[in-house]
Amino acid sequence: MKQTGVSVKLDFISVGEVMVQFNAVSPGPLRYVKYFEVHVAGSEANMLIGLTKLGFKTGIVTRVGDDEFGKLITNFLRGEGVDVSRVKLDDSAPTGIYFIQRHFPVPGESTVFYYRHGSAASRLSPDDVDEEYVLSSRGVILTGITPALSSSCYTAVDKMYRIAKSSGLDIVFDTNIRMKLWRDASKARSSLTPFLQAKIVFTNPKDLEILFPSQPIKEAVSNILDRGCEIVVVKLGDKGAIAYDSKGNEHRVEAFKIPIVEDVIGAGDAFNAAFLASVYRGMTVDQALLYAAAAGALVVTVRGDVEAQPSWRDLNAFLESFKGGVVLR
Ligand code: KDG
Repeated sequence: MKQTGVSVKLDFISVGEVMVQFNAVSPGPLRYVKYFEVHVAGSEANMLIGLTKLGFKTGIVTRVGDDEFGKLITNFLRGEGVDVSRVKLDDSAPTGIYFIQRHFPVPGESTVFYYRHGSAASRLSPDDVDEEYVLSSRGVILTGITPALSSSCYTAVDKMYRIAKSSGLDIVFDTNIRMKLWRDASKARSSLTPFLQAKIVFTNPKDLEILFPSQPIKEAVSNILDRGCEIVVVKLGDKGAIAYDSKGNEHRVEAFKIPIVEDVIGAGDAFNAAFLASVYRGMTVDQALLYAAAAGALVVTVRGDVEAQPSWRDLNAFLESFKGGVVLR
């Protein structure tokens, strides 16, 4: 890590939209659902909360509406220990919300419906990303979601990326391509490819197909590693994950078979948080993958993206119950 002259206060920061999530209490098509449960979520915030639960100091750059939901989000993030000093209340646009439909039309899967167009967070701009704040962190976590929200969001992410890159801070990037937001695959590809020069990249086969059309997974991964990336983690959902490192090694983990699947949304973010926490605590990639798979498995057992994100003690209890306990050093 490069010396910046600003004392490091935070481990990881991110920039992105945090929304109020209305999660259907009963499974099935939303038009028949009578009750929704209120949660706070958003990929970037989910990862930061996951890291906070594992002992890291985190902060978020975002905008929420100056409305009840904006206050709910700010209070929630603060309560989870995420620094909210860069959360702006915007009185000219509402807080984004979304709904989750569960177990229909595919049992075990969830579908998201966004109501976020024109939201306060979609007005994030480079002015919201202050250099001093970025330099007070050890690394930035970026995703392919925020650049899809608006051109000013894209430039805000790009600014954080450039500051981090030029200052030698660690950059973590999750491709997280949401076609409901991009609509156009070639736009997603051209916009997100520059961020692949991160230190750690999380992705999945669908996103790789968009970024590197018709290339086999291994070829696409080599393409990312050739850009200077140290680890590419390809998440395979209920098939586990494979991490490829720049030394040419492949590390695999199976997904845990979970008897209760309430809602799979947020599992990938919990996976990322536990993986990063483990790597930054000096564990091997194999250990990190095991903890990551455990964190992802825990999150699907409840509605809401972050409520079942684990502490280290929870992770060890989970792994012991699967007879695969890893002892923390
Ligand atoms: O990773 C989970 C997120 O996708 C979900 O919470 C909503 O952030 C979200 C998004 O933009 O899809």
